[in-house]
Amino acid sequence: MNHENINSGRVRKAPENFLSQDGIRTVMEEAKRGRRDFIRTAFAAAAAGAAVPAALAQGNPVPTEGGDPNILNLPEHSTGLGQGVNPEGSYGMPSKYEAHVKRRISPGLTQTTQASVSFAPLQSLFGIVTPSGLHFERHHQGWWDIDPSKHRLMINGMVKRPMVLTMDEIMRLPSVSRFHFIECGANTAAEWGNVAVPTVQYTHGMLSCSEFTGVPLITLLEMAGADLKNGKFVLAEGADGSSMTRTIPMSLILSGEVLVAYGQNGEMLRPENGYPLRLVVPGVQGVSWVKYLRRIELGDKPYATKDEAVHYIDLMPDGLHRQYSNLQEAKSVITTPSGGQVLLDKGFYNITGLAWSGFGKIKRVDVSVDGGRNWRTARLEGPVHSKALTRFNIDWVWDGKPAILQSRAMDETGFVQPTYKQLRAVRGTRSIYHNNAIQSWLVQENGEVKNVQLS
Ligand SMILES: Nc1nc2c(c(=O)[nH]1)N[C@H]1C(S)=C(S)[C@@H](COP(=O)(O)O)O[C@H]1N2
Ligand SMILES: [Mo]
Repeated sequence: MNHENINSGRVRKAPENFLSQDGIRTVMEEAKRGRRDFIRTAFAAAAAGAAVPAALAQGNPVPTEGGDPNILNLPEHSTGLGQGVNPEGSYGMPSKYEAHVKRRISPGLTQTTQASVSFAPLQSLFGIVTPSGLHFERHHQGWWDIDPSKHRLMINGMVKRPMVLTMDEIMRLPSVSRFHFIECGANTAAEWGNVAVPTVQYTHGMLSCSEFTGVPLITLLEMAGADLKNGKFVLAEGADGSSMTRTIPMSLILSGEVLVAYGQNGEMLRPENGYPLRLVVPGVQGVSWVKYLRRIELGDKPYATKDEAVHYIDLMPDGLHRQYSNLQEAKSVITTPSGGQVLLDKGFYNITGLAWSGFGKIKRVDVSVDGGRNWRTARLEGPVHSKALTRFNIDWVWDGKPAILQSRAMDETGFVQPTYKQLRAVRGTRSIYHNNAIQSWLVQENGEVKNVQLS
């Protein structure tokens, strides 16, 4: 079998490069070439199969008396000695055959690699957890691997006992572990006016989900003797050169959901994701999840920092800006089949994707294969966590005719993900942040899947 098809079992992987109209053409040419290769390989395998004894073809080794065991054509891994464990100790890495599954930058999107983004390969992931090495990255001034023994967290402002804590002191405290998604407010930003990028990695890849471990921020504030009556907002500050500072309302912190986290998927945070300490603000856009967290200040009004007065504001159709759009509204996307993939033949497919809401749990996801005329309810894979990615699956038999695949999420508050028409009526077409419109993928007769928008 052509390895390209193993991961999903059904379709080719999204091609590597993309962006710009030229990029899209390249993608499609690549895709066509890949498909021809697949068909050729399949024919070759079938022809070779004819020469194999019937028992072998069925997977049963044929006993030979005193003969050469190689006559069975057993692969080396079935006859030889495999590799040993590493006496030096080891940290396991993915198979070399999975090397194409990686975070990718969007060529031309940023001028430097330090103030940049790398997108998670959503089309290659299963379930809801993003492997830590594939978690998307968004840095404003580069990432650091900070020595945890030197890192400090200061708590000041409207508190009776300002504190400076070491990592050891933080890690001694009672901890919690919770699954949450993080989505950059600028996810899907390129698509406000028209289709701009070809694959789900680039349309939705500033999105990840991990099990985070840490101490509820409220615990630290209480230790410091916080004035919970008059303290209404917290300022969170990062230790990197970007001076990332964000205002977090106390209403979110009082619920116990906001964490000062050091753990991600069972181990310490990755340097790219804020090692050794980051703020986890469930449901809120990524920018508020301050990495390399060094200071928490309690105050009585929003701080209007540069990252919330100049950046991360929404341009509305009337020319005014909306500030402090905190919670991410319900959103979903089909990850397979998705842009850049190629269906090999008509017949059965499992349509799969992800849904999430900053307001709580996902309650339902509907899927359409005819551009939104008819909808069927997808299966949600449990357990469904609040403010976490939720995996959905639904059966589909493709008849070989053009089809437009869409998913529409609904959360436990009853909020329904909008169409582009509905979203643009409220937000216009010139925004950057908070695009949660329904995504459409066109499956063409030749099996190629394309990013499209319906008017
Ligand atoms: N200190 C610091 N924190 C930061 C940033 C940063 O550049 N520096 N980027 C923010 C933005 S805009 C996002 S979307 C998330 C991205 O987190 P990740 O890189 O772990 O995916 O971190 C936020 N926290
Ligand atoms: Mo972001």
